Amino acid sequence: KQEIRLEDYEAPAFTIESINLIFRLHDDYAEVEARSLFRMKKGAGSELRLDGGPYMDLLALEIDGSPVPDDQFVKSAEVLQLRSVPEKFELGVVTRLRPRENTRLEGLYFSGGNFCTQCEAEGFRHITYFPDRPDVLTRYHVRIEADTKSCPVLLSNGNPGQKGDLGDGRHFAEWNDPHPKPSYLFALVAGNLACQNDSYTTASGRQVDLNIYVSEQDLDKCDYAMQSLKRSMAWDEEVFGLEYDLDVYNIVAVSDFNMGAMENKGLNIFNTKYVLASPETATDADFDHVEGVIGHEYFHNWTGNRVTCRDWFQLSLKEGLTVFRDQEFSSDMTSRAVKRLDDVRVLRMLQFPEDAGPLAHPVRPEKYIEINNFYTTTVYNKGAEVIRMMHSIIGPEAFRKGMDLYFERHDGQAATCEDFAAAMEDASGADLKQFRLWYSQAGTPKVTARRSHEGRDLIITLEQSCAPSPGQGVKLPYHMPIRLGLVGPNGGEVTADLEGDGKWEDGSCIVNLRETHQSFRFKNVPEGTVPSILRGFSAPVVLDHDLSDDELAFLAVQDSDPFVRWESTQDLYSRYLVKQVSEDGEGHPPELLLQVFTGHLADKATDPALVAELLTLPGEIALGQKMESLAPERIHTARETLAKAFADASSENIIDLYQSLKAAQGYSHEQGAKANRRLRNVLLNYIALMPDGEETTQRRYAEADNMTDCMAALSLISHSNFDCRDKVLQEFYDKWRQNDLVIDKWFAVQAQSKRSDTVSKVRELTQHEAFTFKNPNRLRSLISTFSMLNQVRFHEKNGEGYRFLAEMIVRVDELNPQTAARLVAPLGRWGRVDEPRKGFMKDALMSVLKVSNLSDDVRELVEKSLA
Ligand code: DPP
Ligand code: ZN
Repeated sequence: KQEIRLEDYEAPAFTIESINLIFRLHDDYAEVEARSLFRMKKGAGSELRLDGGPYMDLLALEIDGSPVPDDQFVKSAEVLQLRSVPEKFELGVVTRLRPRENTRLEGLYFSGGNFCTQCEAEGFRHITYFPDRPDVLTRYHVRIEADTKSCPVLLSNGNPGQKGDLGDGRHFAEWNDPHPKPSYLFALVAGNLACQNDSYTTASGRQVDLNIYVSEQDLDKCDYAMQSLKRSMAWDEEVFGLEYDLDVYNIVAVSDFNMGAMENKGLNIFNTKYVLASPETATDADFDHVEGVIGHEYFHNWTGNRVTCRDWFQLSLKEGLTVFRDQEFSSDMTSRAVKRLDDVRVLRMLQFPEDAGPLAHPVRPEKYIEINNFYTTTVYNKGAEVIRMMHSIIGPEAFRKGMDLYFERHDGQAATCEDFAAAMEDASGADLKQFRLWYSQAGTPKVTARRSHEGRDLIITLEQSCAPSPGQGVKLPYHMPIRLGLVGPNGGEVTADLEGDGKWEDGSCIVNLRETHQSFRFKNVPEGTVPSILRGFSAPVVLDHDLSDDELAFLAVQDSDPFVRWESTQDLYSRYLVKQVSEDGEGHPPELLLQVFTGHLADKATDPALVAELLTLPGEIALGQKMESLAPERIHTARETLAKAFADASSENIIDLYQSLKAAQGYSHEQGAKANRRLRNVLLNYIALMPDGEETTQRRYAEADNMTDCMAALSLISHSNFDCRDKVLQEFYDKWRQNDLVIDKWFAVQAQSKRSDTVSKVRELTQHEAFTFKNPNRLRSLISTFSMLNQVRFHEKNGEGYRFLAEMIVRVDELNPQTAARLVAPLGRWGRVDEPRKGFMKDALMSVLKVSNLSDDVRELVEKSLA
């Protein structure tokens, strides 16, 4: 497959006024008739190129009702070329598809007894021949014909039209979408589904019918998704003045799905994982994800659908912006402070490694072979950080004005990241020229902060740099907003006049770092003031500072900014742990660490969910990132040893707090109860290390009345050598074997086990009766969890973890290339490890390349990973 480049972009030669689609669905095949009205643009040639995939048969091709003669078109595996077409014509295409054989899960496929589609990014070309690109927008009229009994529910985009009986046990339904859209937003569902119905009235009085379709046995798990949808609709009206624009909003949950969910106009298709939730089967984190993803897909209706992308290089235009919007929504619905920590943790754990490795690419990539490989954490999560920085630089009011202007200019269009930045610039008067480098340069910048004093003035000097990344040797300095605070000796906020580029806002100063090296002078600062730098993680950078351990301990307790409190605590723990790893020390943790830990334990003024985070040691992956060369075993041991030291030193306080958090009256999903569970389960980690640990953990497991507590205990049991381990895991499986999403957790908890037999156990689990290579959730729960989250076991010194992953990539690729490609990244991190690991990782990648018939998806990533 050929590389596609941003610089080669050309506008389409034709516009399409409308498309009429008829789907004739049968048990073992589907026939699709498409009639589109094409109009040539001025000056365009008369040749027409249509995209089409290799998995469909072309049954008929017509122009204005007459068959196109064989010598007038050429068909290859991926393109259908018509030599000469009139200026205006109706193109008729009839194709035949085999949805049941479609294990790639793109285009039209069959999952759990239902037909469904996935068209983003390039699935529509597997349904019919069409200009399958996001800048070709048209109006869709859809008619679905299917068996009445097996497919009582027939859905597509837009508003419902006619429906009726066709005789012979078949029926039909029609759908009209009044909003022009690109083909990637097309969707169809046909099957036997139960429905939860509700309604919402928009601010301007439009009555919207809300439906969530799931399989019958899941109907009792849709409440939270429905509530989340209504909250999303209200939030977007309130915060951005954006209303819904159709009479129905349908959501369908399917169990075989490559992504989390899909924002098809008026007909979202979701992975069941992000719809179904009940306290018995879903953890608090699962509930939060349901709310976040429901919000995300809903918010796409404006940022993605009403304004879409000109080409796939602009993917972050809709994804970065929509992630930012869903993060803000979740912050408003839950705890802003804790949500920010969760988001930063995800960014560091997934995006920073991507940005530092062979697959690094800018938020707006410049070339690709397979676009599916660019649905990355860089495009999504770093993309959201880029939007967040613009928000910080120009301020919330100007940002809102910029959003309004963006919609005013581009509603109904296919736009670019540049269009968005220009709207923000024009609305605020700010100069974002240098800021745009965040779109084009890859890599995580490093910022070094150093202090000096002149008289009573505090001078903070910031220096920035960014390491080379593939194809980008030299980086220009970024424009980044650094949010700083000054914490006085008594813990109060100090406000001081600033000499330098920045402004004070709500007790913090946002300075604009634009140079490689830039100083900011704060006038007349009281002695003993400690700077609090990068509040709220105001820029996605790695910060190096010159704060002493005592100053970190001070900020950990005193800072008003929850992010810096947490970060200072983590820095303090990390400093000690990294030293332990590199010196292989047996040393007792210093008194200061214990003091900070017990201080957090005693903190009654702070949200318990945040206290839980303050009491959590940095993860093994985060610690690994602080080291030149990864030493997975030693990191694991050092971290366990410190946890044990904390548990021993504070056992009474830990147990007291644990007891006091016992829910007074059973389960509740209210914020306070969730926060208490979070804290209690963090404490349980320490309790498990105490002499009665096994008993307490087992009791916690047995008494749990919700999945959050159950999984917290099960996860500890899975790591442990407790006698009860195998029995508990078996009981859990027997209890939940009918529930796929819960069984996914069962696989994941074993994949994450730190026990030394984990690689062989994980391998064994691929033979388990409940394991299947066909279901992406199941694959991810076992294989991705193991390779991406279990650092110490994946990097087993004998290379077994790497070889296992390579075998899995090859197996999955035969069925589902898109999902197989998502498994590749961990093998590309060989630059971070020493021999013999380095050699084993490269060997594993090479073994994948040797396979014949490897997909373009996997090949692209493996080749890049070896480079
Ligand atoms: N469905 C994916 C998402 O919402 C891709 N658009 O992010
Ligand atoms: Zn999205």
